[in-house]
Amino acid sequence: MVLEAVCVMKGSESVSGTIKFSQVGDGEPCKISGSLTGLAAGKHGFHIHEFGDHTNGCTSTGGHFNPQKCDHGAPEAEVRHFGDLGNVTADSSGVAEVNISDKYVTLTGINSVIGRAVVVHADVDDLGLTSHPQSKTTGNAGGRLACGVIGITNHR
Ligand SMILES: [Cu+2]
Ligand SMILES: [Zn+2]
Repeated sequence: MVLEAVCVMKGSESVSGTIKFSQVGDGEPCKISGSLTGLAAGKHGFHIHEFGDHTNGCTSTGGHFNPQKCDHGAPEAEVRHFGDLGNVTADSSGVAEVNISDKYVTLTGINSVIGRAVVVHADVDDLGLTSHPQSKTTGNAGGRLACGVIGITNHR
């Protein structure tokens, strides 16, 4: 059974987009694809945050989804937050195409990301590799430009 989810992202800035999640089953990688518009050209931190809560805008989504209480890291790292998807890169027209296959993001079980949030940030995620005090917690990726809640869909 293929599991499908979608996240419609909006924010206080002009940034928006739609991100789709697809997973063929438990223990399989999750495909995450879509596009974002309205970004400044360049890299922007892109994460799954803990809470699907918009009560106070993207602030209410909490920190990075981190069920194993690890340090922040690169998507390729073994030790990282489950929500650490690295950076997306916007072109000169402000569009970032997202095309990720991730080993820790899942739509099944207790660590499912359904009901959690996707956030895109103003700045580059340093992937936990710098001496900045926030490097090991947020990647120092700056403000939250847009976010959305990951919900179940039947779209392919
Ligand atoms: Cu984030
Ligand atoms: Zn993180």
